Amino acid sequence: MPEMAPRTTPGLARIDHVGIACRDLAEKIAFYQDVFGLAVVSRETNEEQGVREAMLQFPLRSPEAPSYVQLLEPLGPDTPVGKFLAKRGEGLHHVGYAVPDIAAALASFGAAGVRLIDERPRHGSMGAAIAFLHPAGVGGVLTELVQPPGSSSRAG
Ligand code: MC0
Repeated sequence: MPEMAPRTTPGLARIDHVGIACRDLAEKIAFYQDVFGLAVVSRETNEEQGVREAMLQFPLRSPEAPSYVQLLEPLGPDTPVGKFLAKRGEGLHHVGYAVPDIAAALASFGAAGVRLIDERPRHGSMGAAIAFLHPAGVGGVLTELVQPPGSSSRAG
């Protein structure tokens, strides 16, 4: 049995995706498709976040609670992923967790003293509302909150 902490505030629901920084998106997509058997379900360019990205899904997936590998190529060197690649090279960039209400989650985590990068939700992949928590406040892990489309909070 997992240990269950009693909660009165909104928490993380599940892992939505892991974001992986790469220099050549097409090359990494081919690797994840051909070697690992994942399938691309979305490709987008997000100018605000400075990335070109692809979401890949697993063959054994849960339609109610999907999870993805997100491959991220920077649009330039002076972007979050561009700077990350220059400093650390290719690899795990962030973990994205699904939350049922992103505004409530931001309020709750901010009140708990977690350092927020985004005070309000922004536009993310596949119509989701997203917001980042600073890695310095989460043990060195850049953490993304994801509210899938069709729920109440809106990105702005
Ligand atoms: C930087 N740092 C990281 C990190 N990026 N630590 C863990 N994981 C990462 N991904 C650390 C650096 O090593 C450094 O630590 C400190 O943070 C400051 O780094 P910096 O290179 O000086 O960069 P900053 O401060 O200008 O920016 C870092 C920050 C930024 C995390 C605030 O990258 C940011 O705002 N990220 C959120 C947006 C983002 O990543 N967008 C791309 C994915 P030391 O110890 O040396 O001080 S967009 C996305 O994924 C969307 C499309 C979606 O999912 O739908």
